[in-house]
Amino acid sequence: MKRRNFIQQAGFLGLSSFSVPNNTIHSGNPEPVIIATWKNEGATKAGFDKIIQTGKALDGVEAGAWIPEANPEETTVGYGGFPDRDGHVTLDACIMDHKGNAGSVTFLEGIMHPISVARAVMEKTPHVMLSGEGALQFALSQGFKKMDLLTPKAKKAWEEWKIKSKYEPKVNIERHDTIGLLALGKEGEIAGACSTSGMAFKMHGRVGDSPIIGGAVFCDDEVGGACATGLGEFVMKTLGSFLIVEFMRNGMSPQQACEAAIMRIVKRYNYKEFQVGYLAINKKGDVGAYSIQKGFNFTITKNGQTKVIESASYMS
Ligand code: SD4
Repeated sequence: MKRRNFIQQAGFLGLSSFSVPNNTIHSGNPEPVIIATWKNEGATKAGFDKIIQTGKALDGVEAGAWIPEANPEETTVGYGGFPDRDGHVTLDACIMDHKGNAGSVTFLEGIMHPISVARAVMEKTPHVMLSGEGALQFALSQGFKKMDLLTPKAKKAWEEWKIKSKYEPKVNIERHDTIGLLALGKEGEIAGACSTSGMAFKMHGRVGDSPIIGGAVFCDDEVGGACATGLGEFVMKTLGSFLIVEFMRNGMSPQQACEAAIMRIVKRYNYKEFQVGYLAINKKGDVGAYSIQKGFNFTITKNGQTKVIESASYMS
């Protein structure tokens, strides 16, 4: 039933040139392609253009993340992100290339593009992860500019939240959320990235899955890549993106691997109240997506064409 619905929707979206059993998109020979969690056309278009320009998947996922990071209306990523319960906008991001290099920042304040700081950690330090004040000092040393990321809109939402101060992670907030990106470059190489301001009104100091290599993002150029969105605690407890890549290594399609990783959560935890969504891509450019709850979607740009596609889900 769920799959039939999806196929109907795919037809509606004009995807007849793709073969689409559930969310699998067979794109044939590797050619540049970029996918992002949620409805993020601006991000995948910018990322795709970048790949066409430089050829590189890594440049594409970074350029894609820049779009929501700089958008003050986007309340879950970068500038304009909702703060923690103490009023601080704290950012998590990570990036991984096809050689297995990785960089990440956690609990970073005051920098609009955490994804680029994560890339600088990867390329210019011997480390993988920098956190908090140290991450900020490093960013400033690299020429990033400090700014106030708390917009009037986010401040107002925080002040309203403080009246009840109830922490309740919401499923599918506004249907555009943490951005996870995966891309195939001109050489067929794979890169991934993730950027977020995390759960709105989280505890001060809370870090989610988004800077965790293997949690929110994992790439292995022999196999493919995966990325995550949703309640990070459950992505971390199951190391979802790493798991998906390993499932693909053992022969699963991207779609099967995303489904199997969601089942790991569903079997073990009380999954009814929260959302996790996964995306995966293999070396052929086949794409998969699956989530616990209905309402997850993703964006793909390929051949210069961009589409938003509804993900299949465990819950109907
Ligand atoms: C987090 N995974 O901080 C992020 C939030 C998210 O869709 O992805 N929301 O847990």
